[in-house]
Amino acid sequence: MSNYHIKHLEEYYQVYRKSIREPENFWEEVAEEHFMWRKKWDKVLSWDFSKPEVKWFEGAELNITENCIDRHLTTRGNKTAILFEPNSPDEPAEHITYNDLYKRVNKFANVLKAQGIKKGDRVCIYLPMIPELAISVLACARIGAIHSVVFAGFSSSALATRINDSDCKMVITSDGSYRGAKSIDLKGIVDDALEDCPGVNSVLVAKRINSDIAMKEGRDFWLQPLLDEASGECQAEIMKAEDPLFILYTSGSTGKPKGMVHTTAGYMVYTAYTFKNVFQYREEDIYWCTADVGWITGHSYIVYGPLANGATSVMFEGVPSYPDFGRFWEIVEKHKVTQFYTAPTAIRALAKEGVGYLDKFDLSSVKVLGTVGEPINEEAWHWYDDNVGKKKAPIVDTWWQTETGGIMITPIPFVTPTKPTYATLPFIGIQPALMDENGQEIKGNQVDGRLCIKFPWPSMARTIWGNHQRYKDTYFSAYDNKYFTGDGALRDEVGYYRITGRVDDVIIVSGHNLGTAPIEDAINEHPAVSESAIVGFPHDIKGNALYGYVTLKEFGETRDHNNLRKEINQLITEQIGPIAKLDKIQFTAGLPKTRSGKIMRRILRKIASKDISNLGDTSTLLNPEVVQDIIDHAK
Ligand code: 6R9
Repeated sequence: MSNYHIKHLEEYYQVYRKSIREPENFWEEVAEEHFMWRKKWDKVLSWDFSKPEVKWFEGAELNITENCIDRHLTTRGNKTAILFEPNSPDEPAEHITYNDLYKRVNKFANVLKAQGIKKGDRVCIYLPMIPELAISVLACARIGAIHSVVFAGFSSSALATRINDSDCKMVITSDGSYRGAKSIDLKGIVDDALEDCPGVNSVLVAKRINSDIAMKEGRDFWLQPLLDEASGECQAEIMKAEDPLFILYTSGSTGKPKGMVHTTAGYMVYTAYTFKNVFQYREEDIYWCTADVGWITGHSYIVYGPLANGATSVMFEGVPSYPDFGRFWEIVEKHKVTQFYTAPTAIRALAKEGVGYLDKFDLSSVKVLGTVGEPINEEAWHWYDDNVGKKKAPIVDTWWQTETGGIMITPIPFVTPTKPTYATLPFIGIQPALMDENGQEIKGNQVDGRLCIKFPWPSMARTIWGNHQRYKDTYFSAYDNKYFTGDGALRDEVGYYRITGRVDDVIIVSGHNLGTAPIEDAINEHPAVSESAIVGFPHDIKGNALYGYVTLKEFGETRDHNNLRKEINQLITEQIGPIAKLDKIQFTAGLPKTRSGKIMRRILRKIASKDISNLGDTSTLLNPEVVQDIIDHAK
């Protein structure tokens, strides 16, 4: 029996139970049947969460691009692998077949080699959502170079931090990018970043907007002429199962971004298996995930998961509002999209514009809808269900993280009955646990607690680049022998999970994880600022927005420092990127602190959310008087 495609609820429970009782047998069967190995493993799993150390398919050898491309050539060579939809609806879509993809990835891989990139080297990719992004990711994987994709909305200083943290030798970028009606000078951002990156020897530049940019002699190379000269055959580097495949940075609650390291075999097996089941993918489907490849969702569910299944994956360069708010639906109709996977923040933004934009288009091709990135509120869930899915396309609310590599808690469409705002049941092989404040597991249903995972799964991150201790401290120290997710969750009467949000200082704004510490650091660099604290508050479209409490060195008479507000947001934009800008800034005479000097964010969060009825006991504060003052002048 093949466990690869689950078709009804009974089968889900059956396969789930097997995956828990005999995890090694279960994953071995999946790995045996569906992938191309150069050498099979000696051992399916070894693990020790106390170190932490996890190894899947040890001893196996493979190359993930042979699984994502080569093995499809005989049966699907002329099938579209990547369907590129440009920013402008007037520019034709591009159908990149598996044959084309093979040639383009191999050429790119040869260019990397000619530039001196070898197995294990780190390559930073800073590109917009154009085919070169997916192709360069795969080209790195072809030769065993470790890709580190940095979302092309990050600022030069955020880019430099990430390049230096993992010692990237090369940056792949473009002359610029289109975003709706705007174009952005990406190469200029890279040039700024590289002022502080002595380890980068070469920059490959794809042409996208035909802008006139500066090219640094000996360092910068136009990509196309190099590709034109390169051979279309590049032997795949044979990788060990646990060789790193990529690094992807995610924000922590403190300190610099964490370079999560994902390895080869387990990541491939799990992303492929989840893709097939969570989207109930069939050979003739046209699957579209609207995420950016700069985030984990794009890595796992635009590139690797779909291609490992021989699927057609739509890659959209633009934004949902350009040329108008009907763009997503126009694309769905145009390409007859069957699975549509997006974020709650996009759904809320589109819902606000009304159904007029939807009604113009035929969305009857859609079979499955998905959401990811943050909790989806009930209203948005119903809007999506009623207007996009017409109550016929099940919504998969997929909970997972950069660290988990693949989808962890989710309905399986047509299999798991859905429930608005609930991610429902653990995926096959996933063992969640809810923990109380004393470190005990909370058993039974109708309970809530902190969400942990008790047993390894194949696509979990193995470490933080260059800092294994931090990996251990962040994820494996809060609870004994468990992976701690940083999220809170509740389990209802039938065992369905609902994710209630972060329990740490990470704030999710429009689906982007933002750590409070780096934003506060940026603000504190302003010469007039003495201290700051950032909290999230509910926002209709973004889910959360940022509220900053800022104390000034000289407070002065007036609280209306509009120029200062602009300068603070400018600093944040420069150091992190526009996504981290504050919606509200309140200048205050002081911040509420405990006697040990810790800022009481709980109180600040409540004030920002206009929920001041129950602030709890403030008498133990070092400076209780500032609380009333902050309330009186809240924004
Ligand atoms: C894939 C991705 C991870 C954090 C995660 C959680 C939140 C993601 C969610 C969700 C509620 C969902 N999150 N999916 N919350 N329901 N379906 O988003 O990875 O960018 O690392 O974010 O996002 O808080 O811990 P990443």
